[in-house]
Amino acid sequence: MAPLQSSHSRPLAGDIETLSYVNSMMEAFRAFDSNNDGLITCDELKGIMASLGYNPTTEEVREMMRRGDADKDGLLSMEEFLEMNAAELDPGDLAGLLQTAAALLGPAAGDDGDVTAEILFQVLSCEDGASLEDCTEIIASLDADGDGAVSFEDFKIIAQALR
Ligand SMILES: [Ca+2]
Ligand SMILES: [Ca+2]
Repeated sequence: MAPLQSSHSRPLAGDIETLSYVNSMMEAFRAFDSNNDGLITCDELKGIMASLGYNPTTEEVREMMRRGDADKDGLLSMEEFLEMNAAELDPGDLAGLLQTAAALLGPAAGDDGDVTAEILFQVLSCEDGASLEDCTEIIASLDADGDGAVSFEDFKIIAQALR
């Protein structure tokens, strides 16, 4: 049998690491979003930065908030937070792959559905460059609670942040 992965022998390891980092930022965001409305205050942002190993002053946190707060509501949404932090990340080939997947996944996963490695592979199988193994790694790196799936909602947010 001919190998199926001839066009895609390069492992996505470095890109997967980027995904794991994005995932840890989402976890930090949720841990500090004390009222669970998907928005964080200046104080909460300071706590997140401290938990990620930074120690910004209150003034620096205010400045981050000003830069990140795209809709100027004085709070940082998950999207704004990731946008701000993902700017310096290099997701490599994964970015395009995730965006393709996000566009195709809607009908397959349903808007409040879960994305598993199998579903991801299904929608990407007609595209170049993703093996089931890649899909398994992608989902694993984003799977915070270890149930083998990522919510479509989160998947969209991540794909959007890594543009
Ligand atoms: Ca909140
Ligand atoms: Ca905002």
